[in-house]
Amino acid sequence: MFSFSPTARVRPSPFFDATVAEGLVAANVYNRMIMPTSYGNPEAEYWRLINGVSQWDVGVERQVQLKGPDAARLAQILSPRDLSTCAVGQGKYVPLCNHRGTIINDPILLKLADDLYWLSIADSDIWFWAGAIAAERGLNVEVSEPDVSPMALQGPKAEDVVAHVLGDWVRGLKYFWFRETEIQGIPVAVQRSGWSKQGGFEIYLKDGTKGTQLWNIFKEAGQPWGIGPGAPATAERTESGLVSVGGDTDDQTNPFEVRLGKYVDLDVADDVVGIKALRRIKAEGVKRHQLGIILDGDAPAPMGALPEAILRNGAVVGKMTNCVWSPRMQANIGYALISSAVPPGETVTVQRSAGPVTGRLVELPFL
Ligand code: THG
Repeated sequence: MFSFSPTARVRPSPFFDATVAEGLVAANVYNRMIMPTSYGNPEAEYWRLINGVSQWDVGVERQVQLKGPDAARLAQILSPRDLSTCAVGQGKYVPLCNHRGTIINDPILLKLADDLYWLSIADSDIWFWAGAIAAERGLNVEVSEPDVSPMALQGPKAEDVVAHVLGDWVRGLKYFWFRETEIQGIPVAVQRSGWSKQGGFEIYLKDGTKGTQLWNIFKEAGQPWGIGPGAPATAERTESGLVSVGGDTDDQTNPFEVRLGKYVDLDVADDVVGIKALRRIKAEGVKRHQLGIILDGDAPAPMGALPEAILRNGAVVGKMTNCVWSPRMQANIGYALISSAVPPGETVTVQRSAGPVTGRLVELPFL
């Protein structure tokens, strides 16, 4: 039985009661909200994501709403990815950088109208950032946190479940495109997205009083496909090479280091935050890169006190930023943020809490 003392500062998501009813046993805090992480059977939750369909409370993926005549300008000023071709109904994965080119968040941007955008953010307070930049630049735009909370359906059978609830049109949605609609009178936006590479959708609930009702609609609709509760899965996302900004990155990390350079357009206007630093970093060449690391050993190892130092020939060359047992690879795997002088194929030593462990560097993704 999971128990948490809610305060005004660490909020439950609208799906919280439903997740407790599902048997929630562990949670984390993300964007100052409770993020469910486990229902007590990580192996089953993992295989359900790989082979079936998993239902996630990801209400912590909060929306930073930009509304008004200068909403599009502000969105572009915040992001070094060119947004000029983004259509209404389209989403794009956009790194956000500070003035030094350090990545501070990696939201999905949703364009709901020419004057209305959401940044569906990872874990950092972008409302303050966006509001401050809008005010300093004299922009006519309102930055707010709307009552919007995503729920994810992930896995190879997610599409069948979502189509069963909403109709076959969802099968035609392209990646990150979305549509606003209603489910039994509940207002939602439906997007092909989610923090796994197993395919699926996110249902953005637009009425926080309807969380349990929406959860149960999908729980019931998914029974024929064996739906069950889950959460963003460290093992799957690591195998798949997805980046966790704030976990895999530090206060010096630029997008090029962590394989996000393809989402940076160096020829966006000079008023884009961080673009001058990013041009300089690109011209000088990055000093670190992100690789996978496969550790020796054939039993699950503790996560450890991350990050942990990586050594080659006795010298520290980088750090391991995450570590998890991969059920499909039958090995402990993680990410290395490591000197660009150390290529894939090299053998290195990780200074783990329990002692040194040898590992081999590989290109990401693992699978
Ligand atoms: N869904 C929603 N909001 C979110 C996340 C989400 N906010 C926080 C966090 N996740 C944002 N981070 C990511 C990181 C990666 C991806 C999505 C959100 C992702 N990347 C694909 C990849 O890297 O292969 C595709 C990117 C592309 O090529 O466009 O899906 O999950 N609502």
